[in-house]
Amino acid sequence: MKIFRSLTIMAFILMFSFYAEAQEIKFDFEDSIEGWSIPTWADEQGDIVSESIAASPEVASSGINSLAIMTDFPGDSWCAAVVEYEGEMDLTGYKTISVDIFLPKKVKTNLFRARFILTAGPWWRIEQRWPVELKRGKWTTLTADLDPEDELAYWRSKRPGESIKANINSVKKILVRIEYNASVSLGGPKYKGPIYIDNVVIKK
Ligand SMILES: [Ca+2]
Repeated sequence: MKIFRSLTIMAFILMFSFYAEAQEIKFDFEDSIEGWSIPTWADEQGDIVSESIAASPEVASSGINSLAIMTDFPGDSWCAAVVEYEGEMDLTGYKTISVDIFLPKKVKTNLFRARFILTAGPWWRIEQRWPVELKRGKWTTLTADLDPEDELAYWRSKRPGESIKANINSVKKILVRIEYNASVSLGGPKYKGPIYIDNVVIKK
């Protein structure tokens, strides 16, 4: 029986590795937060307003659960909610990363944007240059190209050696930043409540 159990476990591990290698890496938040967190440095930054995260059945773009990020946006200055996955990842051969983001309808502004920020190589912080606008009351898919033709036009890096392509075999963090692009002159209503992400997919 013991041998049978070990063989079954080994078969599952092999199937999982094969699947991950052949298809895609996916975070679906069905049973847990799957290793995602609010980075510890967020506590020290006044403009970061993500407070906690939890798997949630309220909405889902894949399966029946998503990841709820509890936020508290003042509306009179630029602030962001951040959530990240940390872990050494070799993403060689992967072409895109995407995430579905749900902005509740009671967010009464169209100033919300989102972008990916990756940490790779020795510790390069690489921001996606152009964010996507989040629609209220529906899912918006944010996609980032891991293999763009002109990577310095696509990712905010000083030189190619500090951007994605040269460091794709050593990605250390995947961060999703949800921004309320308000300022003193261009403000909006406060928003205190959840924003959801689901279906993070890294594809070949
Ligand atoms: Ca899900």
